[in-house]
Amino acid sequence: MARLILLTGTSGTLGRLLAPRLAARGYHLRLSDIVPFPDDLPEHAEFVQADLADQLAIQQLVRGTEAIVHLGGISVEKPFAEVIEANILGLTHLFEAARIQRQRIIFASSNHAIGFYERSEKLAVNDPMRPDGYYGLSKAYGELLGRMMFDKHGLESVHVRIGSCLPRPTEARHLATWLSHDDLERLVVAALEAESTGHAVVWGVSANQRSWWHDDDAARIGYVAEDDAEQFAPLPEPGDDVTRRFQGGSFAAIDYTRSEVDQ
Ligand code: NAI
Ligand code: 15L
Repeated sequence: MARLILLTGTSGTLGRLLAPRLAARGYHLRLSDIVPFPDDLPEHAEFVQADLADQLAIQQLVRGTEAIVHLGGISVEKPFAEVIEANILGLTHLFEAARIQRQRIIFASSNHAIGFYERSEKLAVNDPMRPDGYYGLSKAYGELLGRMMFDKHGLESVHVRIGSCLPRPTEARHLATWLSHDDLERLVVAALEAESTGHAVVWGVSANQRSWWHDDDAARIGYVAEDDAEQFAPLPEPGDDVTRRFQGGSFAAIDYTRSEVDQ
């Protein structure tokens, strides 16, 4: 029988991309967002409008589903007051609701959880997180929440540290950070289908020759990337010195106040 998957953030860029692709693979979908779904509903899909910050609504949303792909929330750098509603409070409501029926959560984390590493550094998922702002900090919280929920309650989650999920790379940074749409689909399906995942952290990145990111739990969940940004090289590198220095790019440069003397 088809599995019922909850997909949050479904009215956003990646949600609109994944909803029809998951439906085409035979999943039944409960789609949700704080704003209406702008497209035709795929086959075997329903839409439920809900605010992640509304605990009761999230408990009802999760009930009866078999796994959750969590894309919903603030997806760019914003002041802390705006980030906490969906990305801290809402995320916690979702994990708490999933504890009851033990739905596995596939969480859209972000490279901005490690955005303050320099571009010359190669990283493993176990390297200390270095968020490049309040948005990245909220993703670091999500990964640690998943860790605690597995250690304390056995709730499984797969944390996908997405780089730049775009139809094609458009700047030099993306030659390292690009996640193709097809690889995103492969990754999410692998995370849904893996027999067991425990608490897994996977780089959400294609098989880019220039990737900065290695040593993750991709093999454990059966994700094998197929695309490579290199076919689009060379690309221009826009931005100031801070943007060009750090892996998080322009997010690292927002409100950056250190001077050369501090460094
Ligand atoms: P998006 O901003 O297009 O979509 C996010 C969706 O979440 C929106 O439709 C928005 O209405 C919804 N949302 C916001 N606050 C909400 C709330 N309080 N309650 C319910 N829904 C709410 O973002 P995009 O690009 O589709 O990304 C999806 C996820 O993947 C996000 O969590 C983002 O942080 C993460 N991600 C995306 C990357 C990318 O390259 N697109 C890179 C790294 C991470
Ligand atoms: C993200 O986390 C954002 O959601 C997305 O809009 C991109 O900016 C991406 O990171 C990136 O770093 O390219």
